[in-house]
Amino acid sequence: GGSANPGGGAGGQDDGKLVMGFAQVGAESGWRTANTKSVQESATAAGVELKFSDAQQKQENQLKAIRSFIQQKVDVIAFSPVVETGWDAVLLEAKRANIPVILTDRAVDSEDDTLYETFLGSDFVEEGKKAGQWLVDNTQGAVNVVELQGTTGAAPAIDRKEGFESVIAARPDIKIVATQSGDFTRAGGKQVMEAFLKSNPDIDVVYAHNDDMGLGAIEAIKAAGKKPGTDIKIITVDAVKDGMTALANGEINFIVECNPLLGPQLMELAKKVVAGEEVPKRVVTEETTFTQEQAKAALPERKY
Ligand code: GZL
Repeated sequence: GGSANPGGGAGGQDDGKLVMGFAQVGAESGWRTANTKSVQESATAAGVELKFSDAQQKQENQLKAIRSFIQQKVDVIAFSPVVETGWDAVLLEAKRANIPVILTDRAVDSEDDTLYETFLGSDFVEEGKKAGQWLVDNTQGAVNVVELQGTTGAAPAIDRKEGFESVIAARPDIKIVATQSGDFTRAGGKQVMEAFLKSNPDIDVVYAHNDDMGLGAIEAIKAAGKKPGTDIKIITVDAVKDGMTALANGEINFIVECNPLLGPQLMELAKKVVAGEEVPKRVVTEETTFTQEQAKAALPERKY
């Protein structure tokens, strides 16, 4: 806290409404659209005026949006950095403009953690470890894994890889025989999986950093005449509805949940930050994992 903007910035409406500038990554996946919905609905519920931008997964668009929020003198800026690097300059500009910044979902690699008030989001290394642990517990002997990485340079891609590798290291016969970014999209996952299937004769498992790339891989696996979930096992991260449906019908084998519903906590944190109250530097979101049986039971009440 500390660098907050007591009494709201000049940008605050005279009706005392807190004005938040939110620079979203894009609309690349089911997770992202659920996250956007949560932020927008929570802003309405909290009486926060939301200025929202969609960067189409381009860092330069996020940088432009943040600079525009600074120009508009919003009370608080929140964003999910599409990649970890390249934010120090714009964060310094926000600090100099006395506008507090909240990181949501993804992290930045800035050394100077006074550049943001708090980071609200999942522990992606933990998510990768959960995925690796399922593989260690549910396979024996030699296992050939192909990995569909998220967006190059993005915190979830870097950390989910790190966590997964740290756990499968216990089983030297589990090998990642191919790894490439599918950019968190279905199209990307399908395209990369088609290439993997051509260049790797015996793939046992796909580890996809999100459901959407896993769903794209399923299309490629079927087109190659193989049975997803049986001939080639699939582990993904997110647990959005389409992923959970594929898990329930046996095309995916295990999903590590990544909770996109950050809106309510974000609005609470924003109000505290603008009021100059102390907030924790790190708020880790609650989330779990799902087997095929658990997906069947959970699907009816899933919110996203
Ligand atoms: C993770 C989030 C990732 C999701 C993907 O918190 O940043 O980005 O796992 C999304 O589905 O595209």
